[in-house]
Amino acid sequence: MSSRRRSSVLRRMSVGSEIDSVCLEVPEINDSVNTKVSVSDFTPLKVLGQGAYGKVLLVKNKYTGRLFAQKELKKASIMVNSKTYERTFSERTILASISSHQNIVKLFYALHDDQKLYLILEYIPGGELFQHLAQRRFLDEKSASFYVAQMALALRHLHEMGAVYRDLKPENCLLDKDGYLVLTDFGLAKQPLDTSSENWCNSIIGTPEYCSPEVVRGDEYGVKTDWWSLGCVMFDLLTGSPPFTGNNHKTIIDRILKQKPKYPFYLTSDAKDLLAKLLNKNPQKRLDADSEWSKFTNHRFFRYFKWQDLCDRKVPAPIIPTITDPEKAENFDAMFTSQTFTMSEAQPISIPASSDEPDHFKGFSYTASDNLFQHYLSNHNS
Ligand code: ISQ
Repeated sequence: MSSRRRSSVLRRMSVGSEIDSVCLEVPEINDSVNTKVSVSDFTPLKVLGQGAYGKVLLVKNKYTGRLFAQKELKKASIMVNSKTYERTFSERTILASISSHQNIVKLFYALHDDQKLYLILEYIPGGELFQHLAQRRFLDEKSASFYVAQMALALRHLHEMGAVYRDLKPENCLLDKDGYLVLTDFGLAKQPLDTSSENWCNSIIGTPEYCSPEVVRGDEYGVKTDWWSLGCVMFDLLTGSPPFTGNNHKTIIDRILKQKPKYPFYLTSDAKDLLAKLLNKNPQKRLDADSEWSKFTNHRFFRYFKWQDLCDRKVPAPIIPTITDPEKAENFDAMFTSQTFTMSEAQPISIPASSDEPDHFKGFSYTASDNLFQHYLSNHNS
């Protein structure tokens, strides 16, 4: 069994998201007329994970039978902390603005009632990439390149949309039914206030192991921080742990700032070369895969496949998750999936937010476009 230290994305996810009316007019698949959607339309089947602010549930639409992941956030917990409040908006805003990318989780609805916010997301049934890796410690270069490439495609798309992910880490990578990678958890992603400036955010949040030097220093940072994190996750995939580790945050941060990464002898020169380009402590000198996309994609580390084939899902995935029945959520931690629901959880009664209270969550409501639903229907469960 591997010594990999893995904590579930779902266990320590930073929750975020929302809605501003309980019932929304939405175009439902197969429906010729608009249908009102509310939280009570979704039957909870399993707990997929738990975070500080709420849970992620596998839910089933009572009318269409479709499965979704429902991320819940308690309004009270969100309101205690202005950062959490911002992140909550951020996740909803970013996910809503990404209409469709195969490596980014899709948001279908954002809803709320008096107590909670709910993000109704695409259900990714294959579980965490790193849960699968726990059984094999580290990956060969060909397999690692398959996942690194898809993370890069997702990051590039986000950057093109004007967002920085800021929180790339293994726990945020799930596998879909074909074994392709999907990025989740956009609670820490940030949209620029001023898209004309390259660097615009400056706060340290998240697990330090995958954080760039500029982020841990509290300097301004931009999209290049994500390319550093990609280097850290790539290192982790290839060796079994991130490049800068330690028993406490201070040690880790110290090493991120000062230590040269130590490359194990078994890494190929191609892997070491790309890692060195991504793990440059100086963001100015670091490979900018956005502006140097062809230099990045043509790197020999990615010689095992054609990028177009990857986008067309023609490259065989190294790990195909076993899914006998998507409703069983068998690729998620039994510590969560074995939990049972209380009556009120199993049959939730959604009480609309009181009109007397200040509406801090106004503008949270969201319904995906018809196209997104159609696409999802033709490719997924139910
Ligand atoms: C989608 N499917 C399964 C689990 C998830 C966890 C968080 C966000 C989206 C998810």
